[in-house]
Amino acid sequence: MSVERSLVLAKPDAVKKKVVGKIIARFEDEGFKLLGLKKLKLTKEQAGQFYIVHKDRPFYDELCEFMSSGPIVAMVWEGENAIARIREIMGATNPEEAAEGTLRKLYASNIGENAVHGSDSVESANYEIPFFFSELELIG
Ligand code: DAT
Ligand code: MG
Repeated sequence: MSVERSLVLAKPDAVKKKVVGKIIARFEDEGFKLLGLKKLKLTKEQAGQFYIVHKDRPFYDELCEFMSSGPIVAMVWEGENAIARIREIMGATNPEEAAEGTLRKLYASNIGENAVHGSDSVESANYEIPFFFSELELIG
């Protein structure tokens, strides 16, 4: 067990549906500590840089269009095993496969517009957190 940080995004669909508060409340209820929080709108180019690992996937263009289609809320959450636990709370990428009670089961529309992002490894978090936050903006 180790204390980890995860970069979480409430995606444009979650902001439009006004469920950002419910997403934040869920992570608070699960005992995580909120270190950073901001609302912003990515350009398509910035979305492409954030999701650069997927550049050769067939859904990359659609993903970048969607992620730049409206404002998002970026957060950093900290806690024991935060990366795996947050992935579990989010549920499967495709909401049709997501377990009952997970954020994607509750709030996602489809596999593309799936409400939340969470870092999938320490390596990903180390790329994703500085993408949105400087160390000075992360307050424990
Ligand atoms: P996750 O977000 O669960 O880590 P991923 O890293 O495989 O999933 O993909 C990143 C995002 O890309 C995902 O949240 C939504 C979109 N995506 C993935 N697979 C897709 C598909 N088959 N069709 C459309 N969008 C997809
Ligand atoms: Mg991923």
